[in-house]
Amino acid sequence: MQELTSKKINLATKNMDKYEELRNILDNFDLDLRVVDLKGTEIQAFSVLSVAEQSAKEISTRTDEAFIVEDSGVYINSLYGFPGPYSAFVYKTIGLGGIVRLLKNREDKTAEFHSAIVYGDKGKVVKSFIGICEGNISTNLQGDQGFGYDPIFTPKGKNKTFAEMSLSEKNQISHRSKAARTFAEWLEKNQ
Ligand code: ITT
Repeated sequence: MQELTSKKINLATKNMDKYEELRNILDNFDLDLRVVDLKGTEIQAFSVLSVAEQSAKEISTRTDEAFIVEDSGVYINSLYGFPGPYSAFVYKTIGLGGIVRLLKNREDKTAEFHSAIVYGDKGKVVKSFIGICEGNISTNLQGDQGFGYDPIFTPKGKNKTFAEMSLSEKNQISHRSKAARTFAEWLEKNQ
């Protein structure tokens, strides 16, 4: 009998929370996700997709193995999409408290989380996948699960932040889980 082996995919990231979320989804598709230290340069661009695609181009010159790179960010509507692809920088500088203060006197607190996954294999960039989760920025930090902006992001239709959800609850609706499922379903049909 032929032994079934899961397909190995390298994830270029330094963020282990991201890895855990993606692994939790991709395990269901029999994909064996592993972390590699291969992340390319992060360019300045308005979309997380452009950042991820550029990074994937660089990675594809360094490996022939199958890989994904994921870039994400939070786009706040009343701030014209800020911080978007600068989410990591803003998180490290003004932090979540700074974001909450920026929105204090603004009625519109709607925001979107965007996730872009770019898949590459055999030294080529193959295809990109996007996931979006709409929601609101909360007026204070709530919850201690998850990472990054989770304590201030309440997904649409829910009354708690991502940081008040378990990983599997977040993975039912998050931007990253949507991009990951779209990727895995595409791979199942096309590999
Ligand atoms: P990489 O090594 O993969 O680049 P990173 O943490 O720098 O890891 P991103 O550039 O994709 O990842 O993330 C941009 C910022 O957005 C960073 O501050 C993250 O903490 C935050 N972020 C991304 N996804 C998030 C999520 O699902 N929940 C909360 N914050 C998130």
